[in-house]
Amino acid sequence: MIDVQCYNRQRVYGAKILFPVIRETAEHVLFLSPFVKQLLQTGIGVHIDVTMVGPRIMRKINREQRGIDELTDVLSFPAHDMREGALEKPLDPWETFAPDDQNTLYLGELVISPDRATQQAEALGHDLERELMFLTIHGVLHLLGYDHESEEDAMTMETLQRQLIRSLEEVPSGFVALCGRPNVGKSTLLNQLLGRTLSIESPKPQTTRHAIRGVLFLDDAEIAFLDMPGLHKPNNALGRAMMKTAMQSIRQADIIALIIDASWHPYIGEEERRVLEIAKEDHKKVILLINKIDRSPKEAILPLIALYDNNWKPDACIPISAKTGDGLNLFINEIKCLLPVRRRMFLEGDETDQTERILAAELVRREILRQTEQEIPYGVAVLVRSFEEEIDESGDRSEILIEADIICERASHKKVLVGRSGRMVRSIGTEARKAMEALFDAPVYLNLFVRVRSNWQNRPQDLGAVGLLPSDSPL
Ligand SMILES: Nc1nc2c(ncn2[C@@H]2O[C@H](COP(=O)(O)OP(=O)(O)OP(=O)(O)O)[C@@H](O)[C@H]2O)c(=O)[nH]1
Ligand SMILES: [Mg+2]
Repeated sequence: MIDVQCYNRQRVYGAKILFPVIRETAEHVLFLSPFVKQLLQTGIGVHIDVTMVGPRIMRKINREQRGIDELTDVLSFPAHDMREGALEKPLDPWETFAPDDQNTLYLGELVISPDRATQQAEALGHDLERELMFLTIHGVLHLLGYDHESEEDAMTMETLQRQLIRSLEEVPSGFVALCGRPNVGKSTLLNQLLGRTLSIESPKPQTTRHAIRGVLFLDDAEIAFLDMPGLHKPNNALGRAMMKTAMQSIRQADIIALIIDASWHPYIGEEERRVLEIAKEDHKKVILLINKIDRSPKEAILPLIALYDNNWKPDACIPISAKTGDGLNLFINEIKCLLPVRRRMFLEGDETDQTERILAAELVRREILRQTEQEIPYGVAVLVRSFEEEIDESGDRSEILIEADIICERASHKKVLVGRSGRMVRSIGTEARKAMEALFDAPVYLNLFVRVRSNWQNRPQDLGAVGLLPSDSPL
């Protein structure tokens, strides 16, 4: 929970004018902070106090706390040492939480002068509400460890302030789940929409194993796409975890984009039916995407559309090619019409939940999918054990050192994965490294180890270790 407590210690401006705008703005800024999001996901709330004071008191606080004998607009008193949205050092439990509330982190206090805000609003030619929004954003950013001491820091803070002001406008904004059976092209579509590789794609089914978020920031909309494992009947713990992940993403979405293959016979399968039932139960919008039209005759598409339209009446049916990008503008325009209009939910830069560490593991797995056959890729997981960056004098990344384990089911699989004189693992490493260098824009040194861990796909602790157990919290 995000708790913003407002106190009024002056008499000129009423709480009814001041509190709603300050509270809503502060809540919004905290909600968008990746640090706060992470806390909320682990069940920890945050709390800040905001106090309005008259000009005399404001000047006194400014004099006593900063040695500046002048009236100022906003003062911030952070409770923790933070730098650019992250804690400088891990939290000590006794200093972190209020004694009566172990689940809430106190972030500090803002003091605001409504008199000074009014003067500034008049000078700048906008209303008091806008000025209060700006001051609250500025103050909360200070609590989160942003400042304007150096020119570089000031630029970072200004950019964030501009983005945050923009994010207060209401636009079509929300989550779109890309769902469907394995191999229909969900990951290819996500990558095409975002213009970069966030999710590995391959001709082999059941490539994607976890949920992947990619946010498209547009001037007039914000669309968070969710890629997920393909819907299938699971036959082990890994499969069940994958299906749980997929269902969580579907339940979280505002719009369900159900993807089918243009080459399929006109028949609604069990997986598709299940998704459409959930959409109906939860009153979600549905867009049917008929993918891979680049390789199917146009006549094949119409019976598919007619079948779904007659039986389930989706909000839209759009033929697309995730590969060539055909039809994607139509898809985006349709999403804009169907999404609720509300404040943005992400900050530019917070495009994905995929860390470079996860992407590195996935790029190794993609090579295994490409270079090995039969059951081997399905019995493999990749765990990045260390990911270290070297930084040069100018602060740029000069190289990345990565160590990863390829975990397989059997000794016979290990033999194939290592190959004669280590040829296979070297080839996997070379191709994965090239892809990482292109993606991370830095030289990469990659060390791969092949290890056997029989039956890992059925052991919850092993699934957890390779990041494949779905969490119970929303994405
Ligand atoms: N010709 C053609 N191929 C496509 C298109 N979209 C995806 N593919 C191919 O279909 C295969 C599967 O694509 P993915 O994006 O990995 O499919 P997915 O739905 O994410 O599959 P899972 O992760 O296994 O559930 C790949 O070989 C893609 O290149 C398309 O529009 N046209
Ligand atoms: Mg996929």
